[in-house]
Amino acid sequence: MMLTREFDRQMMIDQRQSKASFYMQSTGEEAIACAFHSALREGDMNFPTYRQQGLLVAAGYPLELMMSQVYSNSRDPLRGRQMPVFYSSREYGFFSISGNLATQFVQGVGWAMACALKGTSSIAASWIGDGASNETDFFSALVMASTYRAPVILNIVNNQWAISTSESVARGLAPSFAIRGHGFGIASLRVDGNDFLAVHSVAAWAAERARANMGPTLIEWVTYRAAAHSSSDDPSGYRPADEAQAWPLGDPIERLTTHLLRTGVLDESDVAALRVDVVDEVRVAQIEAQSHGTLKQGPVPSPREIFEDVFKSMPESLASQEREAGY
Ligand SMILES: Cc1ncc(C[n+]2csc(CCOP(=O)(O)OP(=O)(O)O)c2C)c(N)n1
Ligand SMILES: [Mg+2]
Repeated sequence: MMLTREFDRQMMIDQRQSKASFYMQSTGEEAIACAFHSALREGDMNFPTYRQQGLLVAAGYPLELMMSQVYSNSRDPLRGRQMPVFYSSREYGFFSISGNLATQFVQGVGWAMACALKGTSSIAASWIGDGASNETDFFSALVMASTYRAPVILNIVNNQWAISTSESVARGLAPSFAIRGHGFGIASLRVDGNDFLAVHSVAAWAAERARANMGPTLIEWVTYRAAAHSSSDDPSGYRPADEAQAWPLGDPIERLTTHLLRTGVLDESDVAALRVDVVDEVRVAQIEAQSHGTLKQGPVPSPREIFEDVFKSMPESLASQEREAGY
């Protein structure tokens, strides 16, 4: 969680320094992705949104590759073809992020159904926000997950805001998002998403159910988006500046730190050392990533690359454009 927060802090500064075109932080929501990761095994697949970078950080994905993607530099694994923060790694169980929100729900259910049909023990985890959960894809996914008992975990991250719209708008007359699952007969829970240990145990329970062929679990993770929606947003225009501090569930990093100190797992010097370590780790990765360029300076991919990786066999119409461009 600390590493994810430090990574976000640094990338946000880099965006402000024009080294990246765009950035999205997960500040205040780190416990959800970081603790959820522990329930997954190799071969499982997340269908994440743009705010689950903690899944990759917790999985040990190289920070310099995440940064290179954010900078759209010459080492960007996605070669500048995705928006910054839209990571993708099959190996790390992180499906390519789609900006078309809620697609993650139908795709995750379909992927889970395929796992079941193939007889593997892999499971899928779909991710959605409170706002996007009003898309029809959300409900289509629930129908299919319920009908086919898909081995999927359906995660709704209720961070209280959908850009400038309160979660209460998407929730409508329902008392919670979790309750939507009951009509479909899907086991549904509403969980304190700022409690690392609660996320850890609920995610493990849901994963075990999926693997045991007991079907889908819908989880509403209650949390608070402490930072702006994105680098293009200014929340002071639509919510009180001190709302995050007043949020009753508190900061997930502070909560787990307090718990570990009180139970004697860590002492103050361990925590201080951790703080130094995460800053160092991010700094080292940043130097490495920036040696391959940033949006502002350094090597850029050749325009030739725009012709690659789209079609298995390039159609003549595109081949003639490639020749015309002199490649
Ligand atoms: C289908 C779709 N509609 C609208 C948008 C534009 N959009 C991008 S982020 C966002 C807010 C989403 O809020 P929420 O689902 O609560 O997720 P959060 O950003 O809070 O994590 C919107 C409306 C989109 N990307 N996709
Ligand atoms: Mg939201």
